[in-house]
Amino acid sequence: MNVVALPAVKGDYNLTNYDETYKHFDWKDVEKEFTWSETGKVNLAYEAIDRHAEGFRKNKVALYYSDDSRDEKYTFKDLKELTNKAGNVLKEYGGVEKGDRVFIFMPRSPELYFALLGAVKLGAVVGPLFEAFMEGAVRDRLEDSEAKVLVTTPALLDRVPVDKLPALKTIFLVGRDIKEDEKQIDFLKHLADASKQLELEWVDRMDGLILHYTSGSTGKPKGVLHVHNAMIQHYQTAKWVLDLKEEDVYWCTADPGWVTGTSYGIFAPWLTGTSNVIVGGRFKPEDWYKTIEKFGVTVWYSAPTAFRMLMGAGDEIIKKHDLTSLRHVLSVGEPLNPEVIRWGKKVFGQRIHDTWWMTETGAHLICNYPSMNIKPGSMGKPIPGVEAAIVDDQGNVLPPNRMGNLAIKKGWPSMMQTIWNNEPKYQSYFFPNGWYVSGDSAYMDEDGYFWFQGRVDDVIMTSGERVGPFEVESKLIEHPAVAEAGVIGKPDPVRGEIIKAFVALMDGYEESDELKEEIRQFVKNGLAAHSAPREIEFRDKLPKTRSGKIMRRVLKAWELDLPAGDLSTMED
Ligand code: 6R9
Repeated sequence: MNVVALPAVKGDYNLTNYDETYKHFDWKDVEKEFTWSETGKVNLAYEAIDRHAEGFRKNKVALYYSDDSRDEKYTFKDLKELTNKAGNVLKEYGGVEKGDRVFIFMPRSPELYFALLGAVKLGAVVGPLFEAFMEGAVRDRLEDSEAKVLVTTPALLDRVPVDKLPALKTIFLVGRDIKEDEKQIDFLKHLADASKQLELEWVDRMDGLILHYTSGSTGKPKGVLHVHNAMIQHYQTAKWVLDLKEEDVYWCTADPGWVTGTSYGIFAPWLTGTSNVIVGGRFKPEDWYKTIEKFGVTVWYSAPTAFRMLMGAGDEIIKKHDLTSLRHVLSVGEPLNPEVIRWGKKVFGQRIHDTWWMTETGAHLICNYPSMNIKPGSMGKPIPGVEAAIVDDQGNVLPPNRMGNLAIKKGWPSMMQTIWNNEPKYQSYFFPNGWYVSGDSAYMDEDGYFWFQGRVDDVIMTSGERVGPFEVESKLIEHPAVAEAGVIGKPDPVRGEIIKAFVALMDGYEESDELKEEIRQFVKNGLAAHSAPREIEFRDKLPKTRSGKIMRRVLKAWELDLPAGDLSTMED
């Protein structure tokens, strides 16, 4: 391959001189990397795809895709044409215009990525939904966002309560033998016929790009809105943290239904013109090693749960594969155990680099970048351009080695723009003095490394997926046998946490294992498999505040045999 050096941003790509770069770095300098700094015309999809297709990366492979039945590759030129075609189909048959919400609910496949970027080219706000969502979860998200268009598959259509979604005008179905009517359109048929030319919609940097619904400890999932401006940070962290270089083959294992699967599964690699591997289907250790070997993956981004599962699958399978292409391995989503780092060093010859960030932050904030001395168990240091601190409950900065709220000074480029339809919720993330409060507790050591301690709220992190206890509790009490429900995260060696539900039954129902299983299935079918409690325990009564709120901290104390703390607000 013809390797051409990338233009350099001011400062140091490898952060070998972190302290100096930290002092002098200015996000404004990164803007020069984008065509819009000269043309004034902004669209992330142009920077991620078209720009490369028009330049020296035209015939470079942008996407390697494989699953059980497909094995394909697409150059940047191919992707430009296919995303243009997708944009034309969405515009022509779905009337998609700037600002419209276009949801995509389907398993990973090349078409998912064509549709997503095609919608971005039209200036639409894209809402990617994980394929495991069931009707309740799908409905909440489409309703809240007033989605106008949905791209899905015939198999998943059952989970879309079309008649209860008045804003939803058009459904594109990706599959074979689609019967079209006024509302349902055959996506692939029209994709084949569509023009390769598309008039891109230019947007403002602060216009909406993507909506990711995520869980908090109270209320329904909230729509975190990100804007095109985030590309500045996607690009720069692709350099500093992912360390992507022209010749790399990069693989991020996350699904685009989660923020890692878009920010670092789509935007960061393609903004930097990197060859990106996407694999469909489910997790199987053997297949994962095969993927690395087959594509010669050099940079690999995954999650602690996955690494722990690979660890559990044993080192014998590893020996059957040539994994020597790997040169940089990263992790996100949960605390990365020192034990896993040691295992990574042993089997891949690589230290796994932890990264910390959230749906709300849009991109990396605190990381271990390649040139850094890793302290196993620490999330690393804030990247240049990001100011992090530990603050108390009033927003005062605490000295090193004191535990408190992990907070970030407002103003990094990929910060969420709002919470959809809920500006007060958005405002509630910030202290008046400008600190964004993450909901994580941590401390900073005397060398400026940050150490994760836990969530401040009741949010559950199970296998790297964020589950709000309230959403699960709400679903549980819809079951006719359930009178009350309280849900907590219970520590688990592989999954980080598992979901445990405490349930009080309605009069007339008998406790039994069958009933437990029935309740579990009810949540699984109503929300999503990963939201279903792995453990259910029946109790006559649950601890509540006088105002009727389930006291999850008391449930947690029961579970872990800990002191329950202040019980003054508990009802008699
Ligand atoms: C990107 C993503 C965010 C929450 C976050 C924290 C946990 C993420 C972590 C980590 C320890 C890390 N988290 N990275 N905990 N070490 N390196 O995961 O977004 O799904 O919104 O989750 O995940 O608790 O607050 P999201």
